[in-house]
Amino acid sequence: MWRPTFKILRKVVIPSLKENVTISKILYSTKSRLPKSTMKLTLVSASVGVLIGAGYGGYTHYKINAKKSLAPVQTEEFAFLKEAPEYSPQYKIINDLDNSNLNLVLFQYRTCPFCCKVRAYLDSRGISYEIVEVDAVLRQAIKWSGYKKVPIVLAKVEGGYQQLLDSTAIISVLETYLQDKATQLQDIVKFYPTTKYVNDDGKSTTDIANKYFVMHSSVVPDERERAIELEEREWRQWADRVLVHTLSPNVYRTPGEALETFKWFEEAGGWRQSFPSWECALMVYGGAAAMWIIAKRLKKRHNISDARNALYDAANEWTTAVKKRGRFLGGEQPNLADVTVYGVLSSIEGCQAFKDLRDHTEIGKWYDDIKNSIENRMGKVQAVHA
Ligand SMILES: N[C@@H](CCC(=O)N[C@@H](CS)C(=O)NCC(=O)O)C(=O)O
Repeated sequence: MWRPTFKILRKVVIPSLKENVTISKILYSTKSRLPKSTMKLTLVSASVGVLIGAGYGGYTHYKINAKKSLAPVQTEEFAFLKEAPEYSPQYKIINDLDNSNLNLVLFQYRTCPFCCKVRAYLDSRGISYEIVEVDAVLRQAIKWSGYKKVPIVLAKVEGGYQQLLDSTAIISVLETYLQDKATQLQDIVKFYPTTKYVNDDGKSTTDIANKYFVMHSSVVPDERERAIELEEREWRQWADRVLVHTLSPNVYRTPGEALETFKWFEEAGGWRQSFPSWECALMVYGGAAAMWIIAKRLKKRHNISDARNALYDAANEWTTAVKKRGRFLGGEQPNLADVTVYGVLSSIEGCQAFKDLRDHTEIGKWYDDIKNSIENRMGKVQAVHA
């Protein structure tokens, strides 16, 4: 039923899906106040709306770029597995108050900013989940998946296991589910198709459509709510496109800082408990050397002249926006942007760069507040002994 839609999407819609404003207009204009039982119908009409509305933008984009690239575009959904892959979790987060009916496993590197972001989200929603720590060298624990990055969330659902990829998409899919648990994850993921294409620079690229959008099933947000959602989305994008790129040039700024960072990763990630010592040594010393070199390239690529100043500027930009809204960007309660920015920053909490950030900006108060808020909701950590 969904396939033909996605076949057409890959031809014309996907290039225009980066236009948030267009999409938000299209999505909202196709929704009406409907009873929950008509959720399916709403989802279908929303996707038809996306298709028609975005089609024009996509066609225009396609026409303009037709000469530049004729490489085929491939669109697919997150994989659904009939059988459980083999995995052994190291930890479980158990929250007695969890009423989400979700059964999740998070495959992660403990200190990866994208994984920290997903954990911050799951904890903020009081969800129980299992954690599989992936070794960064061999990545054995995610060999079962076609995806070579973390985080990956595997959700046990009716008839099998739904794979969720990309920190931002994982959060949007789960948040959409939590807002109306009547719709199953395997149906929600159809709103987030993955597109693989070769970009204008000839690089193979992957995009997940709508990944900053939380879908509404029945209630149409009014104008004020739409403005709030738009701001939340923009800051989630900012975290992925600006904030995250300031981290590596800072935590791997010098060989000494890079080594200190990796030693903290080893400790925080419990590497010694999970991996053999030769692999820990390889990850710490090899990783520090490699990342010190790579960070220089990343600094150039993202036009960063002074790493610390770029980090402080980002923090100041964020705190200025928060101050306009109250304690958090979401006001009295954190919203998804607060959780995202916190998650990303928490990945460097043990590094010198983070201490300097607290000393040179006003981010500390907001950071402590959101950390407390999330930790108060989080379940208990239980180590799983093999
Ligand atoms: N856009 C992705 C990025 C994920 C990502 O780049 N993860 C890194 C770790 S921080 C990774 O797995 N890189 C591949 C590797 O380490 O082999 C997301 O938001 O989840």
